[in-house]
Amino acid sequence: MTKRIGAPVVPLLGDDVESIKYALSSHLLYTVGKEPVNATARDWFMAAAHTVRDRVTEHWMPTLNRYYQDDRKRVYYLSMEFLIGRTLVNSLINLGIYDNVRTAITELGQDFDEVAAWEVEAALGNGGLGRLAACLLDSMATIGVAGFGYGIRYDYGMFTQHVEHGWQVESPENWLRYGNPWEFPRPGVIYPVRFGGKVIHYRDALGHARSQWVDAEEVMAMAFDVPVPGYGGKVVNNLRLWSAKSTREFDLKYFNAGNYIEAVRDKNESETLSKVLYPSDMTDRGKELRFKQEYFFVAASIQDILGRFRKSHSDWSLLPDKVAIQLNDTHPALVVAELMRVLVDEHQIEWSKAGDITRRCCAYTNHTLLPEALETWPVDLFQRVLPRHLEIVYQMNHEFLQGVRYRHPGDSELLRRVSLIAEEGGQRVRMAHLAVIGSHKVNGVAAIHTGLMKSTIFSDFEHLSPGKITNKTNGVTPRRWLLAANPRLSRLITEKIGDSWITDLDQLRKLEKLADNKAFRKAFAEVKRANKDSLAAMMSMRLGVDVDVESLFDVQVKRIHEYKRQLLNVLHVVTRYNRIRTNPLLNPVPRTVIIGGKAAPGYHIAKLIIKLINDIAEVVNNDPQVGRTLKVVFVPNYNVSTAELVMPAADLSEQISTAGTEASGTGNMKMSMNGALTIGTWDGANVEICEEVGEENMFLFGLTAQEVARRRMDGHDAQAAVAANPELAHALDLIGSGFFSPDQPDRHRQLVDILTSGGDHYLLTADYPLYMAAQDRVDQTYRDPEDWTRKAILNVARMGKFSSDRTVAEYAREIWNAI
Ligand code: B1N
Repeated sequence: MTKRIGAPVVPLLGDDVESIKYALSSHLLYTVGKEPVNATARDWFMAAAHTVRDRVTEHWMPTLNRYYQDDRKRVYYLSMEFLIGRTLVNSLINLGIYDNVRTAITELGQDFDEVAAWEVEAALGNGGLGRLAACLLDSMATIGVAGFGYGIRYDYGMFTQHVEHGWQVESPENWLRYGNPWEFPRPGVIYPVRFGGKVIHYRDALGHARSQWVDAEEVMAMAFDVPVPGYGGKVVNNLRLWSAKSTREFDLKYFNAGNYIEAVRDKNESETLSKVLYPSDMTDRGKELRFKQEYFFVAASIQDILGRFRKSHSDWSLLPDKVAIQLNDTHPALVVAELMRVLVDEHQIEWSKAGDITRRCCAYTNHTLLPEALETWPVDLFQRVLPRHLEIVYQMNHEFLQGVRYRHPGDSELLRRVSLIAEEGGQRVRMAHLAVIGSHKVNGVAAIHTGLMKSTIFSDFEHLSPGKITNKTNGVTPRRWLLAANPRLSRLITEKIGDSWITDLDQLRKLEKLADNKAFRKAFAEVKRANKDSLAAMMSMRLGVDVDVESLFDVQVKRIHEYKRQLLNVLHVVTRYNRIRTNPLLNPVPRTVIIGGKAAPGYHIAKLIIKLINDIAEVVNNDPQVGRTLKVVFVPNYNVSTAELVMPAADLSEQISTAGTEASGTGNMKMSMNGALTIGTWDGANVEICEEVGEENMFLFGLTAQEVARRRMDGHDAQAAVAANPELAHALDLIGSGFFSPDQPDRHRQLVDILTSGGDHYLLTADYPLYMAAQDRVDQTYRDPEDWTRKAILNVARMGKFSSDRTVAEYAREIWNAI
């Protein structure tokens, strides 16, 4: 009998409750090595994970075989970050076996939720950029794109945040301590990655000038594969994460030579490459280890990608028809130089042809306009670590500038601006420019962001290559962020409109007409209330804060950054507090202000903002005059799992970045999708959320991006703005004078100074009056629960656009040519 490639080699595993109970018990015994009498909930989690993994795996190999047989164009998504979160529940849902597994675990005497809670989340990312990568993987598998993720298997992912005396304290998260049941180590898939050395130039037998990179140190990259099941479970794609291994391990002579201790020391040093995720988004430029991490995963991924291509093809000019490489920000931009190097130096492809192939394969996504986040690397570092790549960058730059000079003779300013090398303050390689000229498409992540890319940081490139910069508005996966995170709302929706929304989120439009149905509104409000109860229970248990679940849950969860303006939120809280204290007859709408987010460990101001929030919470929450009308809660260690609890419970979504600074935001989509109303600026995806849900169903306020630019040019007078607004002056005064920090009255002075004498770069004092007015509108609306719920329903109904399925489909059609 001939075995058909792609068909399961073993009979499909049973998905009925009895089969699953059998599998759970078997894994508990044979994989975990425990019996029910001495098994802990974590042991049961491991048994459950393996039971699910088996059922994922049986569709995984056939998927990969099918791609191979059909010679499908593969899409490679290269990202330094994949913020996956927990996997168990998501996989159960995508496989369609959630109910049966839940029943099976329950019948075996275990509490399913407790078992699932033992999973340590994979936090291989900082925030939005990493979580977007995870959402896109889910959508690629769901809509059937042959998408492969490539990243780094950090031993330590995002740190755990504790709050001690109101301050953030970081502790390392050893997420692999108990083993990662979702990964498959591939000791056989291992590639050398080189650093340092020098370049020699010579002529080959035909007299062609050649370059060779020699005398480099080597580290090995070993693959770990994580299956990524799409919804429906039929397509299971692959996420390949690289782990650094010393070459010494593979080279016995060092041990035989007798210098055992030295050999082991070196081994540890090379393995630091995949040790830890840099926990700061936006900064940390100039750190050699980070640069090496970037090259490490780029070099390994390119070898893997080209190796796979060469299994079926010998003609390099076919590469762009079979391979699309998406660069998630500039972190993998070394792909451009590495692909050139491999094609030219190792496969003797002619330079200009290699350039053409590289450009047609690569595309680059930009995620930020903030100047401090645009990566540049010092030329001397580049020279030391990647000497051949620097030569290639110079050569590419030379040819590129020649072309520009030809078209714009005499414009030396233009040449200076677009050069791959920045000359100001020491020579540096501009990674964004490398990514732009090495790609056939460059995209932003929301319409306003793409527009600003074209008019600001990449305006020269927009003129040189019109049409190259395009928009791909972000999305989020409705499987994790609605179906899994909000089972109550999902059930209600499915009851009313069926379940096709799960893979076709535009179907939610059918809920529009139910917004006017009183019974539906009641059911919808009950769901929100139950979700708020769940969050309140967590806050009471874990933080010891009791909140009024009737109060408006006002939520701002995201990384702590000055541009995201958590301080503006704080100014509203303090003003609200002052109004309550000075006016006993006020009868305010009760609010619970919930703030969560991590600060980069070296970002002093962000950490001080956390302390301020906690100082304010301490005072406000214990003021008898305030009672239940205002509570402030800082939720520690905001991560994917916390987000899954918070998003469904939010009434109000705070998206208040200075217009023009937040590229897109994705928390805004998650909260809206779960029936929160947005208070936000004209920034990022807020603008498009408004286009979809209608301005009357949101609370948008503040300066537009254009007005922000103008105000900064004209010079914003923060002191005058404060003087003109007594409530703002009062709030700043309380913070600055130590009202909330009596033990150290000048503790928060620095924050006040930034907003006053410091020039207020993010224009909080300019937007404050408009923000307060918007908050008043929020209160008014909340006083009419029917109106509020109606608006909340319309938010959910009109969120179809923000499914990452739509995002991926656009990339596939317009950038990858892979659908
Ligand atoms: O990427 C998200 C967007 O929704 C957010 O608006 C944007 O802020 C975020 C350096 C970054 N931009 N840049 C980063 C992350 C890590 C790092 O080392 C920069 N993250 C974003 C998804 O598009």
